[in-house]
Amino acid sequence: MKLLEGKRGLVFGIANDHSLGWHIARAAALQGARVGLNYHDDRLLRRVRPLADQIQAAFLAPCDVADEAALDAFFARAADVFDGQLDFVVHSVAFADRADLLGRFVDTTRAGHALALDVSAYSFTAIARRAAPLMLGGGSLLTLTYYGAEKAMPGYNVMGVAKAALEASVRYLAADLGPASIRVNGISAGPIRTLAAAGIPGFRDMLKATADKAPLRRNVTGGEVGDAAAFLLSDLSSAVTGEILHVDAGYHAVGV
Ligand code: NAD
Ligand code: 0WE
Repeated sequence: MKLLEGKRGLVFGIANDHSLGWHIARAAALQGARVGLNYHDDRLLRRVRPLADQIQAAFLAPCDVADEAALDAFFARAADVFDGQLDFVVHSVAFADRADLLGRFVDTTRAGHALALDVSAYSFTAIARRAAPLMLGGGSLLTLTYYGAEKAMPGYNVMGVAKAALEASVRYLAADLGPASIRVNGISAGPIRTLAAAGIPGFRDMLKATADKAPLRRNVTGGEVGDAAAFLLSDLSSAVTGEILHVDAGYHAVGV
């Protein structure tokens, strides 16, 4: 019996075949789930459509998570395709102005702070509010976070503040939605070379430093994030909510 047989879910945040959202969508589909996907803008459709086809996605529709009307339209489509029923949603979206990841955190502008928090943190709550009414038999909401929420990591800057807000949102959403048997969790993934990591100066060195310090003495793969996600989306984790699961080769557990 597959882990997610018969379940219906949504995955937000696939840009290409390196995306953590892609690894999660693929793991979910392999475990028997039917998934609907978004694409952020038309530029990405060319890359995302073949991936949607590969897992026989239930639908693929545009959605900018910073746009309330776009979210409404996306969830209307999901409700239509899935007969008003949803079992899980994955939020794998983050964005900050590139300039804010290059300079000093202290120089973050009001606009840069607002953008990072809106796209990377508030969007999870906006999605949860729309998903919950469709999760009639309970459900699982999952987001992706990073250790920069807990410790000041060089260059992560305003994204760290956004991830701290996102992790707190996981706990408040878990408290609100728990009575409806909707679980809310996060995966704190170790660094992985994706589009969001491309062009971050020194990312190579960071990968090496992380692997050297992590108890498992290596970095994590997208496939491992997908596997952990399959657990959190499935009934195997039926008593787990409000949790941030580190999928980071143990990096968070050690000091020097
Ligand atoms: P990615 O670039 O493949 O995914 C980020 C996605 O966010 C893209 O698909 C992008 O289109 C989407 N996005 C950005 N703004 C959007 C908007 N306004 N509306 C809709 N979609 C929007 O990179 P990734 O590394 O797979 O990132 C996915 C998640 O994983 C992010 O939350 C990221 O913070 C988190 N994460 C990544 C790493 C890493 O090292 N790669 C580590 C820990 C956590
Ligand atoms: O969450 C992230 C990356 C998020 C991200 C990346 C970009 C790059 C391009 C958000 N916004 C943008 N905006 C852009 O214009 N990660 C966990 C990956 C990441 O990013 C870092 C990291 C790690 C790890 C930035 C600095 C230091 C470490």
